[in-house]
Amino acid sequence: MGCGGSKGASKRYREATKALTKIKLRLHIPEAHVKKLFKVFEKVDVDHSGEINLDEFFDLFELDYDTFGQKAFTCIDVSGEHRLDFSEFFVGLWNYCPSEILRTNKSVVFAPGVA
Ligand SMILES: [Ca+2]
Repeated sequence: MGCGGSKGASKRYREATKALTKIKLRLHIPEAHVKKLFKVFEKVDVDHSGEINLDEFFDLFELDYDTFGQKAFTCIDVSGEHRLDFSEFFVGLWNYCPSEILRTNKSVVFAPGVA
């Protein structure tokens, strides 16, 4: 079956965004923005585990393994499981990236090879 295909992507999107339903409504976050970040999330999730591990996170932001990068990851990793699910990834970017960046195509998450 694999992990590709639009049906599979739609199902993964629905499941990954369930926990964001109230947040999206409260903050009036357009669905298009959530979908855009979900596409980024899936590209960053190189091993298709449904979560972003520390290696994938460092690759996304082209960070060196240092204390700053690890602390940045820890700030977003609310569950403390050393993996980011889509909710953590989305909320982390929403909280730490300027809103005008997330609302345009000039997003910082569109690192080389990710967009
Ligand atoms: Ca992963």
